[in-house]
Amino acid sequence: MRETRLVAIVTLLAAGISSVATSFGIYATSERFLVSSFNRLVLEVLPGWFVSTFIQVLGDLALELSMLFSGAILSVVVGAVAVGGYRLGASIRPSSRELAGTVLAVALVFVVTYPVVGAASAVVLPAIVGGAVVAGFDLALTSNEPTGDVRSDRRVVVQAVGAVAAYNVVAHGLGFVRRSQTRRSERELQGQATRREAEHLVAEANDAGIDADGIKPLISEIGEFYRVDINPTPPTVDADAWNLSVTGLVDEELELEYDDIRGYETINQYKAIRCLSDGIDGEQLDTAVWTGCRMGDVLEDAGVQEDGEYAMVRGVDDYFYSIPLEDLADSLLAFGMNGMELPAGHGYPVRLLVPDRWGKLHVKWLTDVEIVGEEAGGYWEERGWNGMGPVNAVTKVDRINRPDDGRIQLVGHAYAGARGVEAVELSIDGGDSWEEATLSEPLPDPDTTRQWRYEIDPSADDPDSYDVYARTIDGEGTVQPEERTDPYPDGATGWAQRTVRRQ
Ligand SMILES: Nc1nc2c(c(=O)[nH]1)N[C@H]1C(S)=C(S)[C@@H](COP(=O)(O)O)O[C@H]1N2
Ligand SMILES: [Mo]
Repeated sequence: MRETRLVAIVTLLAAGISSVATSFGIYATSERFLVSSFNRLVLEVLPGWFVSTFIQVLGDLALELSMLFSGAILSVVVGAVAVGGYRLGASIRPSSRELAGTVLAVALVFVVTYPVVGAASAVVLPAIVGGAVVAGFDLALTSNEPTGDVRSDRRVVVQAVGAVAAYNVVAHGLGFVRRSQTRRSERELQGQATRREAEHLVAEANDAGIDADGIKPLISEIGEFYRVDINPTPPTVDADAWNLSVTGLVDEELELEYDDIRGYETINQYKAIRCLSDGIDGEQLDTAVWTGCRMGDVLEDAGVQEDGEYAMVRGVDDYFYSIPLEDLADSLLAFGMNGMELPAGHGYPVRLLVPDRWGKLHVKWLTDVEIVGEEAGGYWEERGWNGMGPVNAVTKVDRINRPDDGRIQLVGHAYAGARGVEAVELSIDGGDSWEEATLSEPLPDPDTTRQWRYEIDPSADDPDSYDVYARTIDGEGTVQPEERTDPYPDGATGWAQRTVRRQ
């Protein structure tokens, strides 16, 4: 090969990217996708405080970014190993350099990627593709040697890059199709009556909502509902093989199957989820209709002993929280969301929803409930976050509209945990005087958001801009505190604030 540094770099990238693309095409959403596993290792190596802040603040975006970052590093490493292996092989056996080079390149990529995934079958094809791309580049250039012309060399490289690009389009295309199929694998909830009721509740809530430009709907669609996961891809759980075990301080330990959960009395309820990392103007607050059974019914069957005070609750991803028993008894074991089966990203097959608590307690992909005598923290507590208490009240400004009539319309939504939102107050003079906004009808379950709408009718004596504040009064009459604090570590506080021009 008439090697220039540029050719070496192009070969390295082509091999690495194609190898990773192969893995993506085959395994898109599972842990066998090289980048998923590698990303998990990266997140383990990085300091906990950094990862937790990153994930909590950026949510889904953090996961996409970290996957991109991990994918880039992995592509370069795999490419370098493939090129290095090929050269080594070629130099060991110059007589059959292509064969020796390819074999060693494939073998080394295999050896390097195997420990990342831990499954030989998952790395065979990516390793072969990596080695083959290096060999392909080398062969193309060697066969071009008789022309001895740099310009035609260049053409050969461009052709090789074109072939690799076409391959990558196909492999990535396959991966994306798989990914969207898993996302679309949202299935209608079994049980017609229950599903109908859930769909009816969704429609009813949306009818009760305020109709204004840019206002957040009362019920978030599944694809719009925020997500916070400790892992880049949600674990894939087979409901037929899934079990929920109830152990510890109980009269009778239970091992419940999916059908057992479906056998309990089913209820539909509205509930909002808000992440502890949600800022005053953040977007980690959504409401849905959830379908499930009462955890209290399950606990009754198990018979909690007198010294049981807390439950250690775990998911398949080893995420865990210890939850006070009285909260647990009032919790929902949810298997449905907005009339669909609970989607993979939100905890399929079963998740917990704890009334009036921050999102972090609603353990997804639930597998274990162990009744214990003492509180034992949780996943985010080990990373410095606090606050098992009720969710802080929050008022969000969704949009400032300027209809043709000269008025200024502010719209938004508010949440105050199970206390419910009693009123939303607006001040346009920096907090001196307050007026009530118009609210959407309350949903039957108070642990949900309410939308609000407020109009300013500007007059000529008004200042050029209004210093606007918005705050919530909860169902107990408590006014949302003014003091602004960051989400970390106890959850954000403070009024929403906007400076609004008079025109
Ligand atoms: N098993 C498991 N449960 C989990 C999490 C997780 O990473 N793993 N994240 C928690 C956090 S921090 C929040 S805010 C909510 C988010 O739920 P959602 O993704 O359905 O919106 O799930 C909680 N339950
Ligand atoms: Mo969270």
